[in-house]
Amino acid sequence: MASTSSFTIPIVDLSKPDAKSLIVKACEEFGFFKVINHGVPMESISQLETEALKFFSMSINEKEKAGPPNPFGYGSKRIGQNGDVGWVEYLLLNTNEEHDFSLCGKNPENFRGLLNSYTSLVKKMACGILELMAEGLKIQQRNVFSKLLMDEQSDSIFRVNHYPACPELAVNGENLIGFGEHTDPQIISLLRSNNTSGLQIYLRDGSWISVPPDHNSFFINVGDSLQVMTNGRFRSVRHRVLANGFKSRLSMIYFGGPPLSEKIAPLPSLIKGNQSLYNEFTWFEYKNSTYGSKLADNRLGHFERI
Ligand code: GA4
Repeated sequence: MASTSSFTIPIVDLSKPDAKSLIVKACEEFGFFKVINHGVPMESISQLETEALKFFSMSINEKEKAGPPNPFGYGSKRIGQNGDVGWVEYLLLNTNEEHDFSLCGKNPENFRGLLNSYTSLVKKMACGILELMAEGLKIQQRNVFSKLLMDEQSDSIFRVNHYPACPELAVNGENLIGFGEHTDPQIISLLRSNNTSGLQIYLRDGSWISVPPDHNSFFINVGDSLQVMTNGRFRSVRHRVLANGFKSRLSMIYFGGPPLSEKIAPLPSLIKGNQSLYNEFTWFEYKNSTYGSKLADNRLGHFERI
């Protein structure tokens, strides 16, 4: 596939007044942008990263005590329930309920404490960004998106992905899929990784673009549910991760999701004279259909109005 050399990842400085218009533009064009001045202290990020690396450095037997991921826990190579595989091991964790951390590493209380403070900071950032989106879209109710994450029943998830270096790649110069192409089903995803490359996003012209890593910044993805709520004005971004031949990659992703009973439908103010592009569904229904799909599937297809 051709690569678009002129493309640069949109960067949004959250401390600047033009943030909301830049966010709207980036979400309309790509469903993806990078944020700086995000307000999450580096200390909180690196402490959690260190704890996650300690977990992944344990023996496979130890790690598997925290698995399989059904839906939460440790997983290796297999992604989801429908035959997807990748060069990755991961932890999938619930951000709301207390996950049983008794099997997660040598110091589970420390891990849980760091995770809780990190996710509350990242959730705060996510809500701030969602409010800027609502303002940028001129929606009267500023918290129309953020209230879904603020809800006590919000179905948000936290994921830590570890992509070990794959030395054969360095020799052969080939590509190996770390995490196959997909869109995120939730509302918004906030990703932070170490300084190892691998993340790529798919542009509408059919090209895959490598996202230069930046361990000081966050990368934001529009999820399928936000695409629906904005009646297709914002695009959920297709993305994937390639394994690296030299360095391991560690990414930590917060997936902000609505409560299970929440009805997801285009907002009336964004339909205006246009047609609603999607049939209404609950997050429970969408999640169920998601878990029956393969990574690369177009999950929103079932809910499009013809
Ligand atoms: C992609 C986004 C999140 O990582 C995730 C993934 C989930 C999983 O790993 O179990 C899914 C994938 C994700 C979408 C399609 C289904 C479900 C794997 C898969 C094949 C936790 C999520 O919510 O959806």
